Parts: sequence; C-alpha cells; structure tokens
Amino acid sequence: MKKIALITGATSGIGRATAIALADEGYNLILTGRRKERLDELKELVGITYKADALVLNFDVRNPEEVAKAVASIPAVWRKIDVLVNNAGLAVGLNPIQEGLLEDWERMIDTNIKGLLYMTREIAPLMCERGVGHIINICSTAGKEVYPNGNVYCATKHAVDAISKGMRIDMLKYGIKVTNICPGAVETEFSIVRFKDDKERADKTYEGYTPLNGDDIANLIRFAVTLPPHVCINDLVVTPTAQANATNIHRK
Ligand code: NDP
Ligand code: 8X3
Repeated sequence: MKKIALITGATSGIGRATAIALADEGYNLILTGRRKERLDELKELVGITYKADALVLNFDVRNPEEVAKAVASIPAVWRKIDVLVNNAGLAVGLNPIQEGLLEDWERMIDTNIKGLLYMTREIAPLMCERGVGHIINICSTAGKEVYPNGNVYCATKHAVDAISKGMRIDMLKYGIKVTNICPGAVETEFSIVRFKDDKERADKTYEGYTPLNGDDIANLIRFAVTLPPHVCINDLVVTPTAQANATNIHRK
C-alpha cells in the first residue's frame, strides 16, 4: 500500500513542488490550501503523471473549526498519514515595528504559528496511535536570526523552531520524527504576498543571484522522508550559495 502525505499550502511554491516530489516518490497525497481550483489541477496532474491518488481538502488553516471539520472528513483509508508537511505560511509587510500593521501581524501569527498548531493537534494523535509518522515543519532562516523589519515574521518562525523542538520531545516515545527545515530565499509567490502584489518589489528580492526554488526544498523533504526508520534529520538550514545569512546576499 502507498504511503500518505498531507501537505498544507499545496497550491503554490514549496508545497506544490513537495506534492509533486512525493507523488514521484510513490506517495498518495492529501492536498490542502484555500485556492481549490489549484488543488484540483494538482490532483489531476499527479494522477496522470505519477499514478498518485489525491484527496483535496479546501480550508483556511487559521480557522480551527474548519481545520477540525476538514480532518474529520478524511475517509478511514486516508487516515493512516505517514507524513505531515506543515508548509502553509506567509510574510505580510516588511515594516519597522513602530510602523507595523496589526492586521499583518495577525495574519502571520494566525497562519504561521496557530495554523501549524491546529493542523498538528489534529494529525499528531493519528500518528501517535499508530506509532508511525514524520512531521516536517517549514520554518525559515528567519527562525534562526532576525533581520531589519522582519520583526513579527521572524518571531513566528522562531516560534516554529521552538515548536519543532517541543514536538520532537513530546512524541519521542511514539517514534514520531520531526524535521524542521529552514530555507533562505526561495523564489515562489512568497515575496508577492509579502509586498502585497507589488510585483516589481517582489522581483527585486531575487535580482542578481540565483535563489532557491520550490523543487530545491521539495528534494530535501523527499530526502528526509526516505531515510531509514532509525534516522531523523532534526534541523536543516539551507540557503542559495549566494546567501550567507538573511542580510548578506552576494548580487552581481
Ligand atoms: P507561497 O506563497 O508560494 O505558498 C504559500 C502557501 O501557503 C500557499 O499554498 C498558500 O495557499 C498557503 N497558505 C497561506 N495562507 C494560508 C491559509 N490561511 N490557509 C491555508 N493555506 C494557506 O510561498 P512559499 O512556498 O515560499 O511558502 C511556503 C512556506 O515556506 C511558508 O511557511 C514560508 O514562510 C516558508 N518559507 C519561504 C521562503 C521563501 O523565501 N519563499 C523561505 C523560508 C521559508 P492558498 O493561498 O491557496 O491558501
Ligand atoms: C523567508 C526567507 O529571509 O525573507 O522565510 O525571511 S526571509
């Protein structure tokens, strides 16, 4: 029987690339996100290209009732979830703290921290019951360091870093693997969201060097989930070669 991976934020970027990589690896997929038409298109793609079955669950991770309802709707044969990729997340705005917008802060905190927790609270018990499971949390280099105007986004990713460590301790006795992945600059829709559809500003983020792409991160996830049962990557920081840390990018 095929293994099952549930991926949050599968409509775009890292999540979409991960869905394709895991379908290629022989997984069936539970694809989640808010843009249903993209999930349906991805389901069709992985079905045709990789013969992977996919279940589409369309909800907002910020809403605990929607999360619980979506997970409760998963049919019995799909509930043996081997891998949960907590990927849905975003940065909104890049303002100094004294000029920050509460609405932006709330979106980031509700999605990146609370959404990840709601998903984990629903899926982790299923894994503990079976004594099998691997949770991959998509953190960030912003979970390891703080950069100018990154304030609240960095705080949410520092929280993800801490939650990953806590999860690993709490579920140790159930044999659940927890892998925290911390990418630097990855070219996805991330900057378009951060800069609120200002495409010119978003494009500038990736100018003059080769950023990572979704497939780069998906391949690391694929590597992490295919290691033997006794091996767990705890924490993985990955940047473009041109990036030393959040503030040092060598641009030509
Ligand atoms: P994208 O914007 O391309 O993808 C973000 C995904 O998150 C989308 O599928 C989106 O789906 C989903 N999402 C956002 N909000 C919600 C919500 N409320 N409910 C459900 N799904 C939601 O960006 P990335 O692929 O780059 O981002 C993926 C993760 O990687 C994020 O956690 C981000 O913080 C992290 N990251 C990104 C880096 C980068 O440079 N790009 C670097 C380090 C970490 P939809 O809108 O359809 O709901
Ligand atoms: C995304 C990378 O440097 O914009 O998490 O925080 S960064």
